[in-house]
Amino acid sequence: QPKTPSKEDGEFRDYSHSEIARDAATIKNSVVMHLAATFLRTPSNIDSAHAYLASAFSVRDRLLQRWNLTNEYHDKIGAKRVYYMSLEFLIGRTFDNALLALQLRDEYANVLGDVGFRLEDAIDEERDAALGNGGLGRLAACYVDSMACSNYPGWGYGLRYKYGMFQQQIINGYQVEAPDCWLDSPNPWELPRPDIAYPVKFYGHLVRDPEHEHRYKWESDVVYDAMAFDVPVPGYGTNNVGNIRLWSCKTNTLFDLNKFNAGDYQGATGGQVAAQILTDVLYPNDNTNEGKELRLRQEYLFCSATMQDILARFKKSGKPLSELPDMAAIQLNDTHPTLGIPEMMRLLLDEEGLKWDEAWDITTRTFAFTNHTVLPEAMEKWPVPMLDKILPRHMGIIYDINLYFLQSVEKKFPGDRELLRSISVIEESNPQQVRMAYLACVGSHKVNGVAAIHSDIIKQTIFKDFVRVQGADKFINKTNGVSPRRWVNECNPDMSELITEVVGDRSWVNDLSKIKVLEEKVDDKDFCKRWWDAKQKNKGRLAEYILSTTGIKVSPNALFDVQVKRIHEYKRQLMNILGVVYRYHRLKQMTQEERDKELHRVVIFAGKAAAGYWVAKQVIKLINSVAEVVNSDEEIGDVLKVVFIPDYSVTAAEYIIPASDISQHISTAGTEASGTSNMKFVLNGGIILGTVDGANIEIGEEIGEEQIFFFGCLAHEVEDFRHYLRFHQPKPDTALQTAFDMIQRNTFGDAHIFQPLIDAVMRGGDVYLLSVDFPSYIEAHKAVEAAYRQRDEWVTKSILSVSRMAKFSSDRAIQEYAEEIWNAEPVPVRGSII
Ligand code: GP0
Repeated sequence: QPKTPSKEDGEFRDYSHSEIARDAATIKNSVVMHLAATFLRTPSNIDSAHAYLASAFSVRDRLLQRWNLTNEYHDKIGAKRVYYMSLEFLIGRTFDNALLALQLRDEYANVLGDVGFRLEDAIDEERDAALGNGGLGRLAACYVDSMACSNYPGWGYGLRYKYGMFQQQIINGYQVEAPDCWLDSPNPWELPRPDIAYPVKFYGHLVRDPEHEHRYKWESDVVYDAMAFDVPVPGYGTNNVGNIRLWSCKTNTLFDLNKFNAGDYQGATGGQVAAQILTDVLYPNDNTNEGKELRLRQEYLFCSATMQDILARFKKSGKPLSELPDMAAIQLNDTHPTLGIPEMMRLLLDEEGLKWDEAWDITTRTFAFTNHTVLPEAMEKWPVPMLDKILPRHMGIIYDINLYFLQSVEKKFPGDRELLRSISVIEESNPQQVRMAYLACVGSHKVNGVAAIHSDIIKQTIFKDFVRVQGADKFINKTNGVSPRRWVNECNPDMSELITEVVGDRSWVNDLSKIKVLEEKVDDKDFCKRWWDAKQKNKGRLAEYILSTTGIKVSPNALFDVQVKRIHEYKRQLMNILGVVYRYHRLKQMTQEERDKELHRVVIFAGKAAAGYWVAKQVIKLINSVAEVVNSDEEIGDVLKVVFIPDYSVTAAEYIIPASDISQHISTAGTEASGTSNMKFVLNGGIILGTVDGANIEIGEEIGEEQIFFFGCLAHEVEDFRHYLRFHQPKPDTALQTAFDMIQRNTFGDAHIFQPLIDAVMRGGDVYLLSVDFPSYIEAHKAVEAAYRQRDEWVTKSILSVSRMAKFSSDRAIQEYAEEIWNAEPVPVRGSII
């Protein structure tokens, strides 16, 4: 009997002998080889695009080799794997990230220098992988990064959209969407796996197995193949490389040769077109649910391929299915992948022949679910008739899941009809709807929110009844985090140098608790000056970026006031721009002498609006209209500039965030689940102006309330204000009234365009409480200004804040998930590679 290898087994521990050499000659050879053999070029005949591609492919060789060793090792020792299922991974660029992780940045810079290129220019050739909308997708990317860096055997699962997040152009002040053709140039950061593909069925009918109560045969002619693409995730300072497995619809077999031969060319490719569309585009909605049938099919393709893949990998271990929960943990990133639950049930019942109770036990012990929002418009619900048509077997399974669940509720709370109605997975509307958040909750052993306040709110609102029925222990908090690799070390090199100097080495990049020692430097005048200078340099870099993207000249000596995030009414970019309008009005009332004494300020916006979100698009138009008037007002000059940076992206964020003095996170209290850019801004030495909402609260707790500018009403007050405003006209204070008046006097062009925005406040019940929070918002801005004028104290705030941000590393978040939800352990691949 060969014994099962264990973690301690030396035999499998040391992979260092396999590593590609790291000397300059080897690196150069590999780059030149890729130039020739992958791109048909020689060093004397290239541009920076090929300089980038050849070096990227050479880096990819190293990543793929480590990818292989990591997975072989994890298979051999039978490590429990974690699967992070997400319809979105907002990865951004990979080249620089990989060079830093492999600790080969200088080496590649030298090799590129030898052939006449700057590393920075090569880095700039890479297009973002923008397979996500905003916070939720970027969180998924930070989490796979942390899993790799902390050596957890974790994989992301997602879809390989041919068109990612749309490109935003600003034309005449309006957002115009263009497709994101990110795969037009070769993508070094994925490996096609044509051998890894699964059939996914749609429609059809069911044949019941007369012998077994819960076993059906699902017969269908509509079968698509989902094929895997693997995206290696570099682990910083470790041999481990993680993976994101993305599915793409494979269509070759759907080509109809008979139709082609008969001259019906459209018919010949019709099946391919129908299949391909499933993985063609990312739905551009953030915090809203459109309920489109194509999206449902997209979600199912994703869930089915992923479940089949996870089961196939597990079955290779030869263990009985009852041990799946010991070998795999599946995390649902919001409700979008919830069909994984009934799909797992289908596979266990119909394909594996398990009994219901066994299958359900395995499923619920494997799945866990993260909720990311409480906004009602974001809640996924699918009409029963639609589900029944597309996925008849799953509809049946969902009915049974609900039946058994409601029976257990009835047993615990006999005769409570109202409870059964409110807790049911099926909403009794016309038509009936499947509530996906409830299904995810029933099918999971743990449910978590993404910041302390948010996790409390979901226990009191959407999951209130579930807390009663299933117990409070099931509902926990996992405050979000961000990757210190990308969001400090990579995007802010100067500040990172300062931190490294104080810590003594770069170990803080993988252990953020080490930055605590920065606190000792707040009284070091020289250090404070260098800290300030680093920020100024970042502001200079952003000023160049602004000039090149908008043509607007801004001075790095002004205060940089930043709000960058998806455009959404609850995030209140409207309040920000109305504040700007009021400021402009005040400046216009002043004499030139008075104006000269004012603090100079650049107000920076960026963010995309969902293509179908009209109000959000009008807000973009208003910002650009105000910008145009203010920026060309010679009286105002540099005292106030307003900038809308087009096409916000991960890469744009890497320029913008390190350059902010203050950033705004001003959602109506109780509406922003967590926010994650708030963490990035503070980690980069910026100060927050924000509401008492989401992770702002915990940031304030960690860094001290003197370091953060809070304003506005509290979450528990919101309901009363909203109730009042349903029956009473808002009473805008003079500042808000002044801003409205100015717009209505056509100061920023035809006021008709903007009237609906004013009406939403004045006639639409002011759902987001602008009229309530505006006075304290204006006061908070004054406090920020006074503080910024005290430069020494400002720098102290900045350094203190950064030093106290360790909690907001995604490494901390991942460790909590691993210990409290996944029951998974780090499994480092040993060796002396680094
Ligand atoms: C939440 F429901 N989020 C959703 C959604 O559809 N898209 C999305 O990006 C965000 C939240 O709005 C958040 O507050 C949160 O921190 C993030 O998910 C990750 O948890 C924005 O940062």
